[in-house]
Amino acid sequence: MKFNTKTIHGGQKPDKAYGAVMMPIYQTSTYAQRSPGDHKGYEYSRTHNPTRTALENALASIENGNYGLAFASGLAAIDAVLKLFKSGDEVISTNDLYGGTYRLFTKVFEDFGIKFHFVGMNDITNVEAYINQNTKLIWVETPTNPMMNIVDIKAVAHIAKQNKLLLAVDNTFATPYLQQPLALGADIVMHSATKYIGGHSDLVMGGLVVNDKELADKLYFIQNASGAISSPMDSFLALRGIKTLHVRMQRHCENGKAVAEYLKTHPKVEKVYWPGFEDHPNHLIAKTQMNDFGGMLSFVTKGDNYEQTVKIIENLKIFTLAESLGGVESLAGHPASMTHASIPKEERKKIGIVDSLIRLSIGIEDVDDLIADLEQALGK
Ligand code: P1T
Repeated sequence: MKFNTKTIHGGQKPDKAYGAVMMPIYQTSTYAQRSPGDHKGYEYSRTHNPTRTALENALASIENGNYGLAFASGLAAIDAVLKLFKSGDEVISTNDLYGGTYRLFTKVFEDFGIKFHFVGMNDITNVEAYINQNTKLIWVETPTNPMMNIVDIKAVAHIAKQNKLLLAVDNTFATPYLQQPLALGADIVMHSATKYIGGHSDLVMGGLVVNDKELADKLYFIQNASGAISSPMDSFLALRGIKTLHVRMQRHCENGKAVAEYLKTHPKVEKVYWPGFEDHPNHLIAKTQMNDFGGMLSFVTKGDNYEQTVKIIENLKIFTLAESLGGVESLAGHPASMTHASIPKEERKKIGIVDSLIRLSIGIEDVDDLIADLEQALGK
């Protein structure tokens, strides 16, 4: 089955009870048992729920993996991955990543004795320098949030395999429409399904997909034991979102390209971060491992002036100033004060998150309106 068919049919069958074509919302916490332990496969909704099962199967299908797991948020999914490890273990992570992931690593799991090394992975030889006998996991975000750096997944997977480490890839920005990390050698794919998977800014959810049965069983155990599961209603919404993922992503990519090219020639713009440009440092890797370049981009204006940046953001009319990304509507964000405020300023500066950086999540509106909106906001 090809991807554009999988989004609609992958892992999904009409519901067994009445043949409903759309998986119903099984809004129940528990299930009747005929006799102790004699039930229809469902006992309690933290452990399993038919709507969540359908979503987990759909997630596995679109990522070309064997096992899917749905969580209450992207961070809950990452939290479950980190619970595979114990005090003394070490993790090597991309140094440019969602601020909340950085916060979870450094403010929660560091207190439990897990050590993190944040490394620039534009050059993946940097990774090898941090591997020792305690290293257990390489955590990669690509494209990174918000600097749009690209990590060569195949090359990192090679290093992970050689050293018997797990490789997890946060595929939130790319989605499986653009990039399928398991096929490139990753062990775990993670999603903030809040974003493109849901696609309509109406839910908060996380997802994991893996191929290995033993790893899947450990994660299912953690999912049930810790209990940060996605609700039946949110699972239903995400299932619905997945059905249009391919058409939405196609338009996100077209609009993203047009806006990136427009901004690049704007006299007030200093630099645009978008992996589709030939002068992007890892453009060739992006071209190889992704099918297109996505709908996310960041830019800085000339003079690196915070007040001017705030004015531009305030002047936008179609773009909404808001956290999050990946919905049908266009959003603008200010990483330094919003999504990445939990990263210390010195660390932010090192990776390019300056006070004039604006991040755009390009929606699927008419691109002429989006460019006109940027034109009037930048012009003022
Ligand atoms: O928000 P949540 O569903 O818990 O997902 C966390 C997360 C994980 N990984 C990436 C790459 C993300 O972008 C996010 C969430 N990001 C935002 C809310 C944001 O505006 O960047």
